[in-house]
Amino acid sequence: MHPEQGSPFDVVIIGAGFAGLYGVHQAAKAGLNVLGLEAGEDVGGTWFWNRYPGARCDVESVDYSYSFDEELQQSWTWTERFAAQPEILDYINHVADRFDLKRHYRFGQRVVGASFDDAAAIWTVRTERGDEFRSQFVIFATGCLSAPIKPNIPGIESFAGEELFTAQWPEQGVSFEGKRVGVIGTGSSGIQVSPIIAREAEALTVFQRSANFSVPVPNRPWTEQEQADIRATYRQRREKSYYAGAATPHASLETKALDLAPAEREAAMEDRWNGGGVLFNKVFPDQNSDITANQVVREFAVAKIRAKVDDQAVADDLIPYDHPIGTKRICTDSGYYEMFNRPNVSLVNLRREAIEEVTPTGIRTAEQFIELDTLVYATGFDAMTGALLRIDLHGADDARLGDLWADGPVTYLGFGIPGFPNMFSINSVGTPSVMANMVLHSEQQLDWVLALVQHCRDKGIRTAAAREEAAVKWTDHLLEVAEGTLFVKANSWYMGANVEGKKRVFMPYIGGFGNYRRYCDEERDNGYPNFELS
Ligand code: N01
Repeated sequence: MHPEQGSPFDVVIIGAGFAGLYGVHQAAKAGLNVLGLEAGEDVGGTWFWNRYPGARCDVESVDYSYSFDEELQQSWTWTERFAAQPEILDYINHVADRFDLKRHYRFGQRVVGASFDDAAAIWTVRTERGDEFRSQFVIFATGCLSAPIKPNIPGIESFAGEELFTAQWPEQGVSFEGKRVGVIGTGSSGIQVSPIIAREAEALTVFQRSANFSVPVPNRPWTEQEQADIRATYRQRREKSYYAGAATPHASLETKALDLAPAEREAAMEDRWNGGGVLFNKVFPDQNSDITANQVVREFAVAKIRAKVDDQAVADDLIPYDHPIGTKRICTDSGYYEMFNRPNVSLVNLRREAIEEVTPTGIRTAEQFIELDTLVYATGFDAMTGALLRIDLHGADDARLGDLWADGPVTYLGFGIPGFPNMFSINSVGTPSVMANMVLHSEQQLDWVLALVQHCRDKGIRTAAAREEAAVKWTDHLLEVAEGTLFVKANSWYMGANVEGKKRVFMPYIGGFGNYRRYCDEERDNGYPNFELS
């Protein structure tokens, strides 16, 4: 171990994605002695790792960007409505350079442990390289979808061809020319990468365990007029987003699905379908809570799938039957369903013929053997809790987070974990995060946490820890809100259902970003009554 010499830092922030970078910027601006630690070799977080071809955000670029600096948002030009990964990564690098943030970071430093010293009220953060860093406060901005899962399939290690993970895509890119490629996984990542592979590869086999709904991304360049209009009204656009349900200026219609005449209903759905991104998930205010309303939306989407796929037997396999539409994140694609009309693409429905094994040369299912040169895993993440729980975290009295959360995660407003003083998790379980525009969400999170840090420093408070009863109450509240929706009916990663042995509980706060933000404002404005300050 090589402990960092000298005084402890005021704050260590882990992660150099949208959240961590913003936190480092604001902490440094406030005069705090801040250190950033990042596992990757550079900034970007999600957008650093997920470089697979086709990776594109499903929130409009002008919303999925920082709002904290008017000059930044006025000077940056997004070329497309829905930005692709390279442009988002360029933007993050631009922000890091513009505010000189990289100098605060140690890159290639994956945090593997952190423990709190009760007597000194100091955290020690350990990295894989064996370095240790001490700090009064520690902020985990480690991402919600950043702990990739490699599936547990017999023979998986024996594959002799090229093995790729969408979540750890090689920076230099990959050629599929003349290759027989298999893609395992049909979530957002698999659905985005497959059509691109299909265009290049000799043959593509998509291995689908669960079908998903996907809406085409109506991407196009912004016109100059649109760019000028957005610049002129950016402030108002942000004001509209700050307390909105998903931290974007868009809301669902006010009229319930069945209160509209059939033609109006169809027109509303057509409009949202063409609007793209995640908008289709909020056409009607009741589509995620009333199964009849949900069926209306579902039937519309099913008809769209059927119209795109020539072979209706294949369409049957591509239509999800196991969850109400929207209760698993709706995917966004560019030609996913149409891709199955190509002669070089086939779909293997693993519900009918499960994978029996991976061999050195391909995949054997219950019914056939498929020879492969390249195998792409788009198999998802241990979402929301994975990144934190993969770190050996010990709070006050040496309590281990893994033990405390054995029966499911408990947080107060996501930030605070009882028994873990001066430690904050960002965009965590108990926040709207994955249900909202992550960039504005991150700004809100870091502003809130750094205000509490400042409060402690101003008042000479050594430690701040969420109260147990407040965390239990908040967690009960978030589950109660979720129970009132259809979301709990899906085996989704929101529920932890994609990870073997993970406790099944709904993890995000689904009551809307605006409502959540009001709770946070109230806590701050009242002087943090649900935190033990000592
Ligand atoms: O991961 P996923 P993802 N054998 O968990 C399958 C965000 N995101 O990376 O559903 C066979 O959705 C698994 O099958 P099943 C977005 O929030 C956004 O695609 O468990 N298959 C599933 O099909 C998204 O929701 C964007 O039955 C196996 C797939 O792998 C989230 O990230 C783009 C398997 C995993 O899908 C996660 O998306 C990308 C096995 N053993 C990601 N194990 C955009 O902004 C797993 N699967 C557009």
